[in-house]
Amino acid sequence: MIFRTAAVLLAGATAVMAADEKAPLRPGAPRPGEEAPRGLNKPGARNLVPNGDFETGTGSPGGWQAVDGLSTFWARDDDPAHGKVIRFDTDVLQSQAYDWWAKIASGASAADAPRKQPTVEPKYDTLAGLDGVWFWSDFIPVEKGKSYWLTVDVKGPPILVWLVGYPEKASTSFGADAAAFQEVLAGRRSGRAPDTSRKREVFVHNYVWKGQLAAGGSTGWKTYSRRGKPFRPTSVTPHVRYVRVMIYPFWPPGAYSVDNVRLTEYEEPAGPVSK
Ligand SMILES: [Ca+2]
Repeated sequence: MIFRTAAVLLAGATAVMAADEKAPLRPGAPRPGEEAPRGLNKPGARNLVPNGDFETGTGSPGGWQAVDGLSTFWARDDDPAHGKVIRFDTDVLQSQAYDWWAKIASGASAADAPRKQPTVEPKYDTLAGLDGVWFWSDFIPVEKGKSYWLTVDVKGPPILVWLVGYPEKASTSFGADAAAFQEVLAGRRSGRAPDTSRKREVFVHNYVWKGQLAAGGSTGWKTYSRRGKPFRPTSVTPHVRYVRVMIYPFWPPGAYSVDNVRLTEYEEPAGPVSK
């Protein structure tokens, strides 16, 4: 079913765990993001996301999951100011992606990726129409009681970016947090076909908090933030000690570029004393 992914994610955010916002259960492509106000990130503010500009690494950017060479690419942008970026293609048959992801999870290299198979309208069988393309950072420590700004540069249609909170570090292996993909992997190991008939959970729930940032929606590079709403991973879930950033393009099928993922501490302004 098309758009299942967003519905499942949003349902999870409101029903299963403490979320920092009540996102409406709304099928369809994500809404365009809001441009970050100028000066949101104070000069010299430390970016807590290692390699958030994707400039360093060997074969794949350090501090992030492996690119697959089919739906995710570590590429040099046309704009030299951006240097290296992550380029996504959601116009890939999900069946082909799952076949290749199983090999990536076993150590295959993006350099050996298969040629993309043709896709046909209405493309509901692509990653765009089904599970989307997830791209996870490694674990980033956060401090109790603190608030954070998340900003990200996107060129392309709207996407979702999640900040996901965990009490403990867990596996960062390829697809470790993608429940639907893990079902496929387990099915292949046991020789049984996974049950794809029921409404699957797309993401494993070994995290306890998540907050969403809508980003993208422009043919040129723009920086997006959640206007006036810093992320507070420990306000409702004080046992959260780590977050991961998950970049998540899905519908429409096509190309997306992402760069400069920044998570910075936000100092709450001292408000008026209330009685
Ligand atoms: Ca860059």
